[in-house]
Amino acid sequence: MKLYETPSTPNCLRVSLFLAEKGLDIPRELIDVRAGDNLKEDFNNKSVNGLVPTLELDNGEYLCESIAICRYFEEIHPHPALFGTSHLERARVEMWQRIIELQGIMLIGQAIRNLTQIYKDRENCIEDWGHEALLRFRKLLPTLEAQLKAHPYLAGDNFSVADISAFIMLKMATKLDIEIDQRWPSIHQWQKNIQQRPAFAGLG
Ligand SMILES: N[C@@H](CCC(=O)N[C@@H](CS)C(=O)NCC(=O)O)C(=O)O
Repeated sequence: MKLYETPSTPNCLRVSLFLAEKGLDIPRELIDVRAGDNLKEDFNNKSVNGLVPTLELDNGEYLCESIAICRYFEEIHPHPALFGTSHLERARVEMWQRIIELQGIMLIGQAIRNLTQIYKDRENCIEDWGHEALLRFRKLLPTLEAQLKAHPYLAGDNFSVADISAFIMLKMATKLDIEIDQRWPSIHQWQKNIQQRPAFAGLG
């Protein structure tokens, strides 16, 4: 088994945090996406979406999409459970995971890519879409604040993969100077609590 990754990127960090929470360590191979390693034919023969992270399995199969990779590790190493335990908790984790993915990570990702033009070597950057995506992303913050005011973690009482996703999403937002400060007291406190977890040590 081998994980192809660019460690500094958000979706690779998401898988690394998930593995650290599970207490797992697996071999890794560096793919430098900024240098365009993921655009090469060799990598595209392995990865369906041509992106990192991509996991190579021992049977020669490859999995991409960070949440699919996390799901795979959840299935083969169920403890500690990070996708929920009861029926209802699993559904809640899925709900928050999708909200964070679709209303958060997608939008802040588009805002970063279109405003900073980091990948202008491989895509058309549209500044207006960057501004609009950022505006839409900001609308998620009151929803997060309300949820984390009422519950210690996004899906309720237990830490889950949805918290990991929200953490990397807010880390992405700092690239566009969106800092979670006292204007968002519950998100701020949740972030501080999460950073105390051993898996998150050293991540500001
Ligand atoms: N939905 C995918 C997104 C993967 C993704 O966007 N990966 C970025 C790094 S965080 C990448 O490979 N970027 C290189 C590129 O866009 O060419 C996932 O969750 O794995």
